[in-house]
Parts: sequence; structure tokens; C-alpha cells
Amino acid sequence: MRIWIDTDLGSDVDDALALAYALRHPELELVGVSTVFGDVSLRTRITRALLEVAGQASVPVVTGLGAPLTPDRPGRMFGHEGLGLLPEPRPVLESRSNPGAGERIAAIADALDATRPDLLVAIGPLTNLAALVLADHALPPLVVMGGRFTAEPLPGMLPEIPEWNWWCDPVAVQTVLAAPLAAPPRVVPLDVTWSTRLEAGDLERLAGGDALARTLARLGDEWLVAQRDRLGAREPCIRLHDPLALVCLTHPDLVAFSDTRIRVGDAGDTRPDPTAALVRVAGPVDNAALRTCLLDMWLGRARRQGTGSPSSIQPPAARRNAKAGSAKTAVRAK
Ligand SMILES: [Ca+2]
Repeated sequence: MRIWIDTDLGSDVDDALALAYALRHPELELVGVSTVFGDVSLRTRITRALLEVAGQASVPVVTGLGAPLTPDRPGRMFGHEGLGLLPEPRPVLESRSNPGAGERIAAIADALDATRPDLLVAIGPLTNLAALVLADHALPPLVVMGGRFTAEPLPGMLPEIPEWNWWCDPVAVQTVLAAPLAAPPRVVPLDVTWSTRLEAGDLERLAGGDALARTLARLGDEWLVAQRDRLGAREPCIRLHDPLALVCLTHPDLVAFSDTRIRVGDAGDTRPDPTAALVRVAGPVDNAALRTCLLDMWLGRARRQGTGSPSSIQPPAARRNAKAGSAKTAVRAK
């Protein structure tokens, strides 16, 4: 499966985790990356550094748009982006304009034409995708991490921000969903990813791995510190928002999708509307099974057959569930 990833890599560590999974999974071929939102030049540098560590520096990276299409909503950085990978990254904290926007979007369009991905996986705000639509460029089939589809409260989320990616550029979401797409986008929303996370000991396992795994561990540590020191999080954790958008491709048995029609509001909020855009929304996922899929790839176990059993990195409870065949059954039953 040939995939292109459009990413705001550098803020939450989950983009780096998703990229690493794509680079490692034998069924995924990462044909290119575009960066979006905020200091996109820095995001491109971070992405290239990560690809270099993974030994895949030949993957093309195209710098996209830093300022959202939504008026008066700048592209933002938290300030820690690049720490753990680049010396003195010094992000520009706000982006309010897009110099050379036409050339940047043309470069992404040309790269998509040249690489012909089967899927475009969007794991940041949808600014680049909307700009492609406005430039009359047809998009590949989409997988999107973003949006929130239920009203259940999520402790720690600000009420005025239903979900980060879609709140950052709701005009872009509206533009993409109104476009004549080849197929309804698959959407992995925050409601589902909120219950996913790395567990105690996972970062330590990565820290004991190869150069890429150790880099993920360092970036994960930086994200935990940033949540506490820059965002005021009381209980920092690493949720697996963006990686789930890829795991649902490689392990379709883990996540069920259902069709719904939604309208997107000016805060990136969603409401059902039978006359609005059709999307395929992900359902719940078993976190232990998800972590197993991810850790197997990040630690390179699946490609070293015979040198380690994937089950060896599952917690005891997950191993019991897997033996009983109940882990996947439980997901389907939810
Ligand atoms: Ca992201």
C-alpha cells in the first residue's frame, strides 16, 4: 500500500510514532511526506532528521502551508518542537501568512502526481488538502485523524476546542469534505483515540531499541515534559491518535468503520446532517492490541522473524486475552 502522509510532526509525538510505523511496516510504502501548520520549515527539518535516523532519507518531504485557511487563526507551535532531535530548533511560535503558497501547493501536487499514492493519510490540520482542492487538484483516497463525533466529555480537553486538528482549521475541513472526493474519507476521531495510550514501560522499551526506537523514546520524553511545563497538563501521557490512522489500514480487524453524514461547524465541531458529507468513522479499538501492533514495528520485531515473539512485549493481561481469542472479539462487541 503506497501512502503519502500530511503531518504537523513535531508538536505531539504521535506524528513521529505514526511515521516510524509507516517506515517499518512491510505492507506500507511511505512515498512522501508534506508538512502543515505553524513553523512548517522546522517541521520539514524534523521530518527529514527522523527519516535520516530511520535510514530512509530518500523519502521526499515537501513543505506545505503554515497558516490555516480559517481567518484569524494562526498556525501555532508549542515551543518544544525539534527538541531531542535537532540542536537548538527554536520554532517560530505563530504563522499568520503563507508566503509562496501557490508554489508550495503546486510542489505537493506535483509530488502526488509523481508518486501516485494509494492513500493520503492526513494527521494534522487539513490546510494543505483544502488548498489542493481549491487549486483543482484531485485528492487520493483519504484517511484523516481528526474531529470529534460524540458529546462525551474528555477530561483535560478545553470545552471550546472539540478536537485540535479540526479546530485549528475548520474552513479547511469544510472545504475538503465539500470536495468531489473519490471515496468517502475514513476518519479516526478523537473520541476513539482518546482511550489509546502508551503504558508504563513502553518508552523504556523503545529506549532499549535501535536508533529509530531510541529517537522515538527521546521525542516521547520531550512531549511528556512539554505537556507538563508548557501546556499545564496534570497527567501527561502519550496518546496514539495518529498511529491509529495507520494501524486501521494494516489491521482492519482491529477497527470497525461506520458510515455517517456530518456537518462541520466553525470550531471544528461536528453534528449529524443527512444532507451533508459522507464519512466513514472509526469505532473503538483495544489499546493492548493496538500497542502490540505498534511496538512490534517500532522495535523491529516483525521484520526479524524468529528473533523475538511479538507476544513477548504484551503485558500479561493482553497475553491472556489473546490466548483466549477475546481481544478482537471484545473490540467488535463494543
Ligand atoms: Ca498530528
